[in-house]
Amino acid sequence: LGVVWVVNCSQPCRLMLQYGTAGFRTTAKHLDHVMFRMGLLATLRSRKTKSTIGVMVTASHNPEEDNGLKLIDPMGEMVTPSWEGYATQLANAEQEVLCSALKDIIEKETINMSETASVFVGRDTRPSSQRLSQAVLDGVSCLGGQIQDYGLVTTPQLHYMVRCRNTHGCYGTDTLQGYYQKLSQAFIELTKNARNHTDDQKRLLVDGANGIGALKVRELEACLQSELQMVLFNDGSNGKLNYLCGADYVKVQQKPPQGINMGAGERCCSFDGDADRIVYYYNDSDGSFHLLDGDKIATLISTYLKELLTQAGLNLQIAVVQTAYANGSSTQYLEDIMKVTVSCTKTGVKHLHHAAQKFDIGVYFEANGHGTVLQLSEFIRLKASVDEKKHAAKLLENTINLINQATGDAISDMLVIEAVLAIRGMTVQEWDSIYTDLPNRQLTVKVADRRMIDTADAERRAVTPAGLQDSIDALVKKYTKARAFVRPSGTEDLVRVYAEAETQESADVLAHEVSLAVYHMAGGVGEKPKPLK
Ligand code: 16G
Ligand code: MG
Repeated sequence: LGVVWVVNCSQPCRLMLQYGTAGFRTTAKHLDHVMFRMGLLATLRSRKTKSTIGVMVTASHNPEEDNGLKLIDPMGEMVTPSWEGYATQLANAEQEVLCSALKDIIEKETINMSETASVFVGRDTRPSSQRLSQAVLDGVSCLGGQIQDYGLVTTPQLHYMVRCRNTHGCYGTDTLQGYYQKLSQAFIELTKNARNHTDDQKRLLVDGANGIGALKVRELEACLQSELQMVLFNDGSNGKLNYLCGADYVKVQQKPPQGINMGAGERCCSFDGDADRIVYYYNDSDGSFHLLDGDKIATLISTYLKELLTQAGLNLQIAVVQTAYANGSSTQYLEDIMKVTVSCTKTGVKHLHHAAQKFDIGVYFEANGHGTVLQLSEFIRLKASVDEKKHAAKLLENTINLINQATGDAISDMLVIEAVLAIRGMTVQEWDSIYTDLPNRQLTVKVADRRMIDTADAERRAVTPAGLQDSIDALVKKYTKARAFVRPSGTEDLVRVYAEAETQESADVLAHEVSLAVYHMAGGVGEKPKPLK
C-alpha cells in the first residue's frame, strides 16, 4: 500500500476537502492523493455491497482547470451519505494514519477483505482527467480490486454501466454500444408515431460545452438513422471546456452560448461539461431569447406521461419533484392545471432522486436541467388488452427504454424531449407557451462563514441567523407574486439568493434587498451588494 501511495500522493495538500453535493471538486493539482484514496474506498464499498461500484473523474460545469470525483452506488445512484463521510475522512487523513483510517472503515462496516471487488472507472475530457483516473485505478489495484476502465464517458453513461452490471443485464448491456443501441432503438420506435416529421422538425442545434457530451453525441448520431438531425456546436475541436458555453452558462446568463449559429425559432439545447444536465432555448423572430429550463422539461415529460397512463388505463400516481429554485409558475401549472403531486426537496440530485423513489412514477428535475424519471419499469408487467390501450402501453414501454433511470442524462433527456415533441407535433414555441415563467433573479453574497445560515422546509426558510427570515418575509410582502429564499451553496464558499416576482424590475430589486439583509445579518464580507442596473 505504502509504495503506490507514495508514488501517487507524495504531496497531499493541506486543504480541507469535503465530499459535497456532487462529490469532490477543486483545482486539479490538489487531487492526486484524493483520487488514489477514492480508488481504495471504492474497492471497500464494492466488497461491502458485493457489487460493482463506479468512480467518475469529472468536475462537471466547473472551469477546465478544476477536477473532481463522484462515487456511484450499485443501482447507479449517488453513493449513500454515510460513505460520503468516509470519503471526506479518507481524503483528509494524514499520510501516516491512512492505513489505520482504512482499517477503521473495514472494522466499522465489517468488510470481508477476501470478497472480490469490482470498480468501473470513467473520465471526462479535462486535460488532468487521464492522470487522475490513473490514480483511481492504482488505488483499486492496490487493494486487489478488479477494474474496468471505460476511459472517456459521460457521467450518466458510467452510472448506466454500473446499473447494467449489477442487474446482470436486465437493465441493458454494460458497453457504450449497448447504451447507444438501447436508446436509439427506443427513439426510432417512438418517432414512428410522429406527426409531420419533416426535416425541419428533426433539426436540433446542440451545444456540447466543448466537453465529453459532444464526443458522445457524435458516436450516437449514426445509430439514430437521421430521425434526429443534430447540428453540433462547441464540439471541443477548438474551444475551451464550459467557457462561454454549456448548460450552466446558458441558464445563469440567460443567453445563448458563444459559438452557436441560431436562426429564429430554431430549437437548441446545451449540455454541461459531463453531460448530466440539459437546457433548451430559442430566439424568436424579434431576436429575444427564450430559455426552457428543467421546470419546462419536467412539465413536458410529466404531461406526456400522464396522458399515456390514462390512455393505457393505468391508475398510477405521478409526481414531480422540484427544488426551491423551481419557477413559481411551473409549480402552479403542475398543481392547479395538471393536478399532479408536486414535492420540494433540498438542492442536489441525490435529494430529488430519493424523493422521487417514493412515488409510482417520480419525475424529478432541478431548474438547472438535472433530472430524469424513476420507477417506470413497473409498467412492463402491465400488459394492456384493448387495442388503444396496447398502443399507449407500447409508447410507454419505449419511453421507459429511452430514460436513464440511474441518473439525469443530457443525451437521454434530449432524446425523450425530441420524441415527445415529435409525437405531439409540437414546436419549441408551443412547448414554451405551456406556462410563462415568473421573472426571477439569482445573486450571491460573500460572508465570513456561510454555515451561519441554516435552512428548513427544503431550503425555503432560513432558521438562522435569528431575524433573517422575518426580514425576507417583510421584503417579499412589498411585491406582487413574489417569493425569495437564501441558502448556503454546497459547492462554493458563498450564499445564494433567489427572488422572483411579477416583473423583472421587482425581482431584481427584491433580490438586491434580500442580499443586503444577508450581508448585514449573516456576516457579509467585502463590498456591500450593489443594486442591479
Ligand atoms: C451540484 C449538484 C446539482 C446542484 C448544484 C447546486 C449533483 C450531481 N449536482 O452541481 O444538482 O444543483 O450542485 O450547487 O448533485 P450550489 O449548492 O452551489 O448552489
Ligand atoms: Mg454535470
